[in-house]
Amino acid sequence: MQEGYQGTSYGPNNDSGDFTLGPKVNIVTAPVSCAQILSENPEATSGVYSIDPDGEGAQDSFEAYCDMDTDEGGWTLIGTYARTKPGGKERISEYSPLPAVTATDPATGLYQGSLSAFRDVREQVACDFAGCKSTAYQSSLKEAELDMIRYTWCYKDQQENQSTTPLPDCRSRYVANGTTYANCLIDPDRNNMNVVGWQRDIHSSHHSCWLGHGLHTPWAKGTAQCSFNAQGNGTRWGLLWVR
Ligand SMILES: [Ca+2]
Repeated sequence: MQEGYQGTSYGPNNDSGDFTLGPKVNIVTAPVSCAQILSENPEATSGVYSIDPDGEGAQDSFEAYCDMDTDEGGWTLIGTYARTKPGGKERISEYSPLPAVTATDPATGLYQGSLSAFRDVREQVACDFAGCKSTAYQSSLKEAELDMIRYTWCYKDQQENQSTTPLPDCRSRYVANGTTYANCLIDPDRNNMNVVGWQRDIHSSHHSCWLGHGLHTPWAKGTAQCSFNAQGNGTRWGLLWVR
């Protein structure tokens, strides 16, 4: 006997047809996030995993780097900015949609699909081989707030969206009682080099002061020259994590 079910269906106008339902198939779907992987397997180690943040939504699964060790783990690397590129992209669409799968000296890429599976964010700026100059955290964010943080990696998208969603505050430490910075700025002067995260500089002549803000050498390429007509420093990169 054939496995499954067979029968006849009847429609509203007395039309009918035979049908056969096949045996149940278990469709294996990718986890939505590194946090889901870690929750289902607390022994999971940091590395590259296939995830599908919008589940059955249209975005395909992709290979993502998961940090399962730092700050309780479960962090998905969704944004990477190379030290070899000038800073200051205008649009999220200008990025490769695939972030790098390493947190060390990565190429540039930014995941562009839904962030609805995530709530926490960690942004690391001016990273080099010894660590990152600044790390910013925030927890329990709405999807629109996470979108807004991602838009800070693309200053024209940010300018167009900041009227509806202000930039979230951030902490400079992972612990919940760390110092909180309004809009994630150390100084209200957005051109101040000591911003802790949510990188932005929408000043029309200074938008290259962005993400890397490391030491600049005039002959090197990179992310960080804080002046018009960007050419960066070649020594530091940026990372954007969500969980
Ligand atoms: Ca999908």
